[in-house]
Amino acid sequence: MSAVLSFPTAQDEIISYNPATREEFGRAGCASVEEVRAAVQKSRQAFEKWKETSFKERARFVMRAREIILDELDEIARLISDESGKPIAEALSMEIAPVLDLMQYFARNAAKILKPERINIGLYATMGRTSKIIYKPLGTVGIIPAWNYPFSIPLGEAVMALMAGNAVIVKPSELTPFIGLKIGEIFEKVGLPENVLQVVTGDGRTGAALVDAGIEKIMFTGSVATGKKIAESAAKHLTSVVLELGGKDPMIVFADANLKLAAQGAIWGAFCNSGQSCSSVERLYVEESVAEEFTELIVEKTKRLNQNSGDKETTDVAAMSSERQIKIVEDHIESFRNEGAKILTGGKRNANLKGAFYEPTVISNATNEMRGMREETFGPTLPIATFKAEQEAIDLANDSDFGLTASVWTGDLEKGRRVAEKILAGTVCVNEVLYTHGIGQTPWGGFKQSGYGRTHGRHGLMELVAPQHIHVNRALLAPNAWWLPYSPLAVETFRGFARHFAGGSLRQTIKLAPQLLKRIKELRGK
Ligand code: TXE
Repeated sequence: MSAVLSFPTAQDEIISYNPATREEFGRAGCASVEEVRAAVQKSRQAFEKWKETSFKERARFVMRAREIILDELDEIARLISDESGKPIAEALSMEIAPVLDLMQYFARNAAKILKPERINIGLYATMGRTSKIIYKPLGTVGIIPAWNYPFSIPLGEAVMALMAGNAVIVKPSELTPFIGLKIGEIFEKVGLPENVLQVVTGDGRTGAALVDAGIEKIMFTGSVATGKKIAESAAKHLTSVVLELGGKDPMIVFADANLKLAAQGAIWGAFCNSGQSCSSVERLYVEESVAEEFTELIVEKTKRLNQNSGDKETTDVAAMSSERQIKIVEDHIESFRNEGAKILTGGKRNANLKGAFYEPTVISNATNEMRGMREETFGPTLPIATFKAEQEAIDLANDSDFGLTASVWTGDLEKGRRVAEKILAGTVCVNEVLYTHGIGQTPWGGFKQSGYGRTHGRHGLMELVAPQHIHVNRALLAPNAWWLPYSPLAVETFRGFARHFAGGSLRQTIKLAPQLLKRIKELRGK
């Protein structure tokens, strides 16, 4: 019996809070192991029919779901803001708009990306063989997202999985179950066949039960620790996993960058969603000669940010998602102080607001040895360090357990590209920051402890299908020279294969023809 099965199976309940007011937002069920198993059973049945639908039919459901989202735009934005704490502006710009774009892109392009592919099989083709790849759906895809992008991440992944012909089970974060349930409601409204997409609310135990149910794929977004547990548990069933884990993303600012733009970029990259993005700027390295001027710009702009509850349209920085998250930030700031860094602005909770609000915080004199420069903070903090030379900046950026994204800011685009290619991260932007998760066409995922596998783009879609190789021999007259039984003539022919055929040259291979014919004649006689 595996460890996860020993979790309590009794029906339980999770309580969701509005982090800006600390008031209860609502209660949702916490699905038991049995309930998860029942959902998987229903999912398997639904998959049998869904996998037979055409891309056109699947696209119709997705495009109708887009329409529902557009009809309920403000209501959904408000739900996202209230349950996760983020500003309404970001619910629209960072969750709803990008996922609507992803939906139209995959609805219109999945068929093209997954169309059967003819493979060039070299000299085997001269023997009358053909090969093609078809892409088959996997079965049930389990999506286990975090609370930081509770709408766009699970919805985007669900749309891709559905377009590929899979059935989907979403287990939303226990901090944001109602946003997850909204995704289920949208697909119910468009009449998606029953159980093709299910939303099962619950906490880590429910997630663990889903992983232990032996489904075909897990798409996980969350912490490194949980990601490792999931990989371990999934391995027991050989369930393949995509892990989108944390980041400690560096931003390098060279002296020749447009400093005003870079400062604005840094502030958005570090403080949007209260710094709770896996691709947030968590370490800033600025060239020493402009460090003072640049840091002043950052501090001045940070002080002007408006912190308030997310429901107000003028709010720049809102509440953090939970008390637990704010405590991690406090702990990192405390260690920055103790290790000799300087807090230039912020560095404390916002005493004027009652919820989980931490002031946007700028830190100077940071070094890579400090704990706050090594562990993921996931909060509104911007620690700044300096460098003198290009190679030093690259080394500092790469000196991390993580490798999700990075950005390089410079007026010299050639230098930007050169430095970008030397940084070990899944995405590196030049004069841009954080936002490429919003481009559904481009792959998303990390190196090192940031996880493996990709979501989004062609590479992300390929995670949700299994390539099947169909090989056909059209030459039906002769046996293959490599079949049984063997003989001295066979061995001599195979030497010829090794010397000539395996070199890939038709001219060389023709030399083999007389011997090959003899060998085939030999086999025909058997
Ligand atoms: O994530 P968890 P948490 C980082 C960030 C944050 C830390 C912890 O540093 O402070 O992770 O966040 C489900 N089997 N990121 O605790 O625990 C859980 O119910 C299966 C980075 O919220 O990893 C939720 O749905 N599922 C990150 C999801 O996993 C399990 C985003 C994430 O929870 C499970 C969020 C189990 N054993 C946090 N245990 C990013 N990359 O963006 C929990 N879950």
